[in-house]
Amino acid sequence: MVMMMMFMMWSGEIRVTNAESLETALLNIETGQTIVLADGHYDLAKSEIRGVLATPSRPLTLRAENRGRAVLTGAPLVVDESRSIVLEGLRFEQVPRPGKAGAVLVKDSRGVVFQACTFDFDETNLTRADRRHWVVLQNSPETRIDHCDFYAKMTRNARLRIEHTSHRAVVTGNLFRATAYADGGNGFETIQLGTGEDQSYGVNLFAEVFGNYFYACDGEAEIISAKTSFNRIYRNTFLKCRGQVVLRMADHCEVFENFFLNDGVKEGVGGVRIHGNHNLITNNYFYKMTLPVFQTRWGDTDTRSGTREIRYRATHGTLVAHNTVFDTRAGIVDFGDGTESRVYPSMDWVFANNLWIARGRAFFDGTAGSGLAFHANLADQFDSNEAPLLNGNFSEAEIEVLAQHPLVADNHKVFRLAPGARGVDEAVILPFWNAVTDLDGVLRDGAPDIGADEVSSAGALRVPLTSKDVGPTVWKRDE
Ligand SMILES: [Ca+2]
Ligand SMILES: [Ca+2]
Repeated sequence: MVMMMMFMMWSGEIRVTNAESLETALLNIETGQTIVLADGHYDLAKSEIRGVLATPSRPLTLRAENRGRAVLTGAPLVVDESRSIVLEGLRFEQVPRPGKAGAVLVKDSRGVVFQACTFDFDETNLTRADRRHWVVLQNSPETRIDHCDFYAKMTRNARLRIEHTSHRAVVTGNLFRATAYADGGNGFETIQLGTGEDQSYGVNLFAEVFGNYFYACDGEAEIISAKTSFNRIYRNTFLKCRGQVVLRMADHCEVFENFFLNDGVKEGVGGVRIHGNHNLITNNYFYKMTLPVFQTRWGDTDTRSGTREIRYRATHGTLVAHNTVFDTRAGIVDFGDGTESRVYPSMDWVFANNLWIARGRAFFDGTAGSGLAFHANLADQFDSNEAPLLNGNFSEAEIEVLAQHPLVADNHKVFRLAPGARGVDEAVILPFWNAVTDLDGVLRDGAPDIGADEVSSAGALRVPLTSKDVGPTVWKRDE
C-alpha cells in the first residue's frame, strides 16, 4: 500500500475514490499533478482550489477516470487565486448557491480550463423566481469552457456569466440545452458577457463564443447578452431559441457565420439586436424567424460611458453584410421609434450584399437617423407578387426586389444561391470591409456572391450543428 502510494505520487497522478480522499488531495496539491476521480459521488463539505499557481505546461488537473461518472455534489466548487487548473470530464450536480456566486465560481484566477464537463445542477426544490447563476467567472482571464454540457435550467440568472476582467474567455464546442421560458421575465440569459457594472465602465472583454449548439434556450429576450466590447460570436447554431443574440451595450463585436434556425411557428425566435457602435453582423444564415431579424432601438444616451440607469445607447456604424435571411415571418429590420426619453436614433448603418427572402409584413420598420447606406441587397417577398413594404423612413431604401428568389436547399435544408443564379458574383466590394470567407468559412472568390454563401464546386462545407457535434461525448484529449 505504502509502495503503491509512493508510486502514484512519483508519477504525478493521484487516484481518489471519495469526498474525503479528494479533499485531502486538494490540501496537498502540487503543480503538474493529476488527481483522477474514480466513478462515484463526491459529496463535498468544502470544494476549493485556492492559491495553486500551476503553469500551462504543468497544470493541476482534476480528471474523471470515466467521463461524466465522477459526480460532484455538496459545496459549490470555488477556484480562487489560481493558475492553469484543468477540470476534465467532471459532472457538477451541486445545489447552486443563492444569488451571484453560482455553483462553480472561478475568481481572480488565470487559465482555468473546463473540458468535457457536465453541469446539471439540482434545481428540484427551486422555482423560476429563485436566482441562481451556474458558472461564474470573475476577474479570471483566459478561461476556457470547452465541450461541456449545460443541462436544462429553470431558475433565474445565467447559465454562464463572464464578469469584469475575465478577458479572452473561450467558450466552444458546448451544448446549451433548454432554458425554461420565463414569460417576460428578465435575467434568464443563457450566457452573459459582462454585467451592468461592466457596461458603465466600458469593459472590453474579448470573449470568443464559437462552435456551440444552443437548443431551445428560451429563458428571455436575450439568449446571449453582451454588455462589454470586442466580443466575437461565430459559427454557432441556435435552434428554436426564443430570443436573440443581443449586443446590449457593446462596441466592436462581431457576429458571423452563425446558423439561426426556427420552424416558422415557435414565437419570439429572432436574430440579432444591437445597441452600441461599430458592430459587424456578417455571413449569418437566418431561417424562419418569428421576430425581426435585425433590431435596434432608439437610445436614451449617445455616449459610451454611462450609469447603470442608462437603458439603451444609440447604435451607430453597424455593418450588416452578406447575410441570408430565408422565409422570415416578422420583418427583416426594425429600428424602433423615439419616445419621450429615447431621443437618439440609430445612425450610419450599412446594409450590403444581403439576401432577404421574407414572408408577409413589412420588410423594414421604425425610423432611422442619418447615414443609412444600402448596397447590392436582393429581396423577394415569398408569398406575394407585390413589392415588400418599407415602412418608417425606409421608403427610399435601395433594395432590388426579384420576381422569384434565387435560392435552393442544400442537403441540410440550408438555402443557398444556385450556381449561375442572380446574386452570384454580384456583391459590391466595400471600401472598409470585405467578406474574406463565407458561411462555410472558406475563402470567397474574386467576385464575391451576395448572401452568406459563396457558390463553389466544393459545395456546402458547413452545416448546422446538432447535439451530436458538441459536448463531452465528442471531446478528445490531444495527447
Ligand atoms: Ca463568386
Ligand atoms: Ca460556400
